[in-house]
Amino acid sequence: MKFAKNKTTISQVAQVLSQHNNIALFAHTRPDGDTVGATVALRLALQKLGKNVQIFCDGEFSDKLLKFPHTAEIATEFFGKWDLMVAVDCGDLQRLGNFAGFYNQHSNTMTVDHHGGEYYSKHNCVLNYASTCQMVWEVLDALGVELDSTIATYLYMGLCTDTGNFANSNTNEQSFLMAAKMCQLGADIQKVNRVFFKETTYMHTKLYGKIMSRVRRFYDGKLCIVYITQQDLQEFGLDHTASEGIVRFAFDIDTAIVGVSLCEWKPNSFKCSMRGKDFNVRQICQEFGGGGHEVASGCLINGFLEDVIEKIERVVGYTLC
Ligand SMILES: [Mn+2]
Repeated sequence: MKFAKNKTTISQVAQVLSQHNNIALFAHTRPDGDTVGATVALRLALQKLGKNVQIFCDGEFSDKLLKFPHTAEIATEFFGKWDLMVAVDCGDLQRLGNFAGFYNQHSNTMTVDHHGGEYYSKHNCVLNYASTCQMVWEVLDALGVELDSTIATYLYMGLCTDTGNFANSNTNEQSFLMAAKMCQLGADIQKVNRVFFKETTYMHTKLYGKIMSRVRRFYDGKLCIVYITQQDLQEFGLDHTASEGIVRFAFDIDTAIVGVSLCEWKPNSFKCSMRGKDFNVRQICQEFGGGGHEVASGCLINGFLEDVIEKIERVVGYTLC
């Protein structure tokens, strides 16, 4: 362990940020609405304070994320010298992907995250919030930055996506209070909702039909699994980002306690997402070297599709039965 376990508060995060002028922000691999929303909002706000800020992300952006123009400003190659590095929405160092090395070598680092994983930075602000965007909102409040409709849109993006459009179990009074505030600031709520929760493409619709028709169930339907193979992706001309959100096709089945989606992103290598109803899926994903939240976690499992399904069936079965 490089750093002692020191807990950093929101106001200390604001203080550290205010003391530095060249700041590198890091979003996590397989970027989602929360990591992009939080880093972009933080960058735009810190730029208002005259700071030089760049966002780095080792990952590809989905078409949905790219419908929000500031996403394209996120660098995918590392450059520059930075006084401070901030990992945003990253539960562990591995979430930084190829940038983990640069980050870990730096002496002045700070985590702003809500996953409750390891402490890998000099300053660690890890809170049990529904989204990192909510933490960033409080940081910006502490900094006294005036928020505009663009910043509000990005903050709303993370709030909305990490709460599953205010439907997941992490949704609370604070989520709605923040939503009301973002609305007041002029956040484009309709666009966020349309892009993340309604819109799809013709090819995605065809792919979903195929996935849904072959969903597997185990243990009287308590475990349901959907999967996408490389062949499927080729057939519909899609990349692995097509797997985003498909876990709901398994998890939304009324009997399911655990829902799993598998996406073959490289031959015989599957990105796995798990959701649990009063069932700790983080523990299951940790068995496979992954992690996340108790109700939503992920991991990477190598092997042939049928072997991977069998492994999951076995590990989940230990806890389920
Ligand atoms: Mn998040």
